Amino acid sequence: MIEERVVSTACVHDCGGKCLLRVHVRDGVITRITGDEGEEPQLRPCLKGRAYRQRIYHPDRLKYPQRRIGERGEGRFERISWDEALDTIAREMVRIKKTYGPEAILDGSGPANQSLLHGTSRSSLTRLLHMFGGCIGRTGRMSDAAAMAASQYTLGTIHTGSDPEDLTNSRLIILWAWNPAEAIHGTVTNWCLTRARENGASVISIDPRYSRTAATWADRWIPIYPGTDAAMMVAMAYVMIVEGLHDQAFLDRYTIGFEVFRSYVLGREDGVPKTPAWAEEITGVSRDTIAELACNYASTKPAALMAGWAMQRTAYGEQAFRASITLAAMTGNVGIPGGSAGGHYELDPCYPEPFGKLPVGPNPVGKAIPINKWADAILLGKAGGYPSDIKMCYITARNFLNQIPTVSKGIAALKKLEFIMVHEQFMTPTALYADILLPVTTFFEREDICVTPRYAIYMNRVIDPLYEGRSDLEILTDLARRLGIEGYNDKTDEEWLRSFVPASAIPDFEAFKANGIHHFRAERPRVAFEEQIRDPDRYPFPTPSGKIEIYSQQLADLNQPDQIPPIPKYIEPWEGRRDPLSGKFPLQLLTPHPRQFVHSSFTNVPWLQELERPQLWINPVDAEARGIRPGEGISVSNRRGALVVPALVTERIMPGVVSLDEGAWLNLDASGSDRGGSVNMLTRDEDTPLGDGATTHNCLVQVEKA
Ligand SMILES: Nc1nc2c(c(=O)[nH]1)N[C@H]1C(S)=C(S)[C@@H](COP(=O)(O)OP(=O)(O)OC[C@H]3O[C@@H](n4cnc5c(=O)[nH]c(N)nc54)[C@H](O)[C@@H]3O)O[C@H]1N2
Ligand SMILES: Nc1nc2c(c(=O)[nH]1)N[C@H]1C(S)=C(S)[C@@H](COP(=O)(O)OP(=O)(O)OC[C@H]3O[C@@H](n4cnc5c(=O)[nH]c(N)nc54)[C@H](O)[C@@H]3O)O[C@H]1N2
Ligand SMILES: [Mo]
Repeated sequence: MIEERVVSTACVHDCGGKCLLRVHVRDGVITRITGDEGEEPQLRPCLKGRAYRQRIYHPDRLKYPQRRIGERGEGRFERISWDEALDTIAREMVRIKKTYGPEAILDGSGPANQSLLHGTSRSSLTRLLHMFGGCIGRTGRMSDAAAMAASQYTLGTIHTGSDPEDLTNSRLIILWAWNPAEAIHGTVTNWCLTRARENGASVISIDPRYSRTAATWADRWIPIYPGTDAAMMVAMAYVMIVEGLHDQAFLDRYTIGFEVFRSYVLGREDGVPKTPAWAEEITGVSRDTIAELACNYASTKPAALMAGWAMQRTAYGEQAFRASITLAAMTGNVGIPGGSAGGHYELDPCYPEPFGKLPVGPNPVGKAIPINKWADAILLGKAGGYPSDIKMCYITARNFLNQIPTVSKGIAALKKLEFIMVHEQFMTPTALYADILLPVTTFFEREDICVTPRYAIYMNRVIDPLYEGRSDLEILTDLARRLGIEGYNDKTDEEWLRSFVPASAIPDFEAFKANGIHHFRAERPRVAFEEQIRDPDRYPFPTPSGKIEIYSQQLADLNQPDQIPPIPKYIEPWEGRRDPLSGKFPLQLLTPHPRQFVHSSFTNVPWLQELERPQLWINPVDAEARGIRPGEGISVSNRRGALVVPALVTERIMPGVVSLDEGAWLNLDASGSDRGGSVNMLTRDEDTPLGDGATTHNCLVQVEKA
């Protein structure tokens, strides 16, 4: 009888969680995947981790190197050898660098794998390109760039989050655009929300959709029009000010600029008092609800306003985040157990000590483009004000075309390039445009370490690489040799991993490897800014003034008050429901993160497909006005593109707003309309004013029977 081995590793896709997997292997083949059965809170995988077997052994896995023989995007490829593939890439890279300079090469590494050694964003590929003479880098992020900028200016750091266990100390939790039951935000967060409920916390969800998080934990759902959260927050501040509910002593001691904000809120600055009635018109939330929530938040302590990143993927997304921090300060909830500072909500990753990492070194080119603007940067180049004329894109772990707004521009950009390199596991919409396409391993087929602020997991290699697959690092090591780059990689994977651990708090590599996991335990949940509140003289906030900057002189100095005011304000967004464009395109489109997938990954896994297929959420009011029946194929369109998906007619979304998860793969029909449900057909590639963030949630569409 063949014995079953159980090998532990971690699921490290870009889903917001990092989960322990126990992989059962028989005769070199994975038979099933189970999860953490240890102490609570367990690092339990969701269905994606448990269904991974179908992803690894999927018949469509890329199996060997290929060269494109048809048109870009057409999907005709031929098998070639590794030697031929790597020789071609080296030849093209040298030619492009010689003809146009290294600034003609765009670093297209993406975040899809998040481990120490084989982690993909700004890692092995970036190292190679930097050593080759440089490349065009990227600024901004689609996830959270505006929240990071807002938190940095207001609190002096992006690490504004407490341990999720601290939620169990809260009496009131406001889930503001936060849906961790679906868009995972930490492996144990949902367990902590359940404990918080059991401890008697009351929970309120503010979201245009009745999310699964709201359905599971909330006492109350408050629907709000997308992109208008700052208006509701400012009106809550109004109520607190006129009712005298704000914590003036806290504001005096720990913040600067409240007076300027108060003057704006009361309408002394612009003649418009930011009353609940004013906000009702903008947000769709009734004035009574706004006033009631303001009183509730100001009088229930401790209270945690959990600001989700979705509301900063909007035209002026920074403002809701600056306002959330201001409300947290007005209610004295910063730096106390059970409270929350608002803001970006990321734990300090340097606790307890950093790990080593594959060094990428400096970029000799020293130029970058905003990631949301990658297509424009290629299409317009220097003549359009971008720093270089891009001729080649080297893509690893990123589904550029599908995942970044305005697919039509993306297609034109990919067609314009001279050379496109892709390392992938599947023939994604982006891979269809590759000139050379290389098969890459999954984390099951290589050795690694995954690190979070709370624990580290040793990721054992579970099975041998399938087919001709190699890791990104292995491929690039071979390429470096052909490019004559010395010292790119002189270590085995295990030697690298060993070299990463001594800088960390893990005492012994061998014991860590044997155990599979190391917890960085704290005696009690860590609370962000606890020291700053306890002893502000000794521990100032890391801002220029040492205080929470409700008014930011740095922002004032940028001198763009209409887009980046020095105090948090509601700024009327483009493509909101009051934009004149709404006459033609009356519905606001949301593009949430898919519960059953990680962006565009796992979308081809049959067990997960069974859960839910791409569908457009639409309220019965909007469906009936258009004669749309449940399940019927409907066309969703705007000036940027069109797609056809089935309708989910549901009261779980407010009238005026529709929603389609991001991630489904592009599948264009002959008329150029998408049949796959790839939502970036419709979204706009505009950046937020600070930090180059995405603005995907200001997107007007029309919906019709297909
Ligand atoms: N299962 C799964 N989990 C994931 C991911 C995944 O792909 N799959 N991706 C991970 C990554 S990389 C990221 S960056 C995070 C993203 O995490 P988030 O940005 O928090 O996730 P979203 O699903 O975009 O939005 C969360 C909720 O906000 C609501 N919402 C949208 N716009 C607005 C608005 O303007 N105002 C208000 N009040 N609510 C709004 C949505 O309806 C949704 O219910 O998720 C991570 N977790
Ligand atoms: N409209 C809209 N669009 C969005 C969002 C939104 O909210 N709305 N969210 C945005 C956000 S926050 C994010 S983070 C992005 C994510 O966008 P992406 O990072 O592009 O998406 P993923 O599907 O996570 O990963 C891309 C590919 O990486 C491959 N891959 C996985 N592991 C490896 C590896 O080790 N090596 C290599 N070479 N390839 C690997 C997978 O097969 C997958 O095809 O999407 C963004 N797009
Ligand atoms: Mo993200």
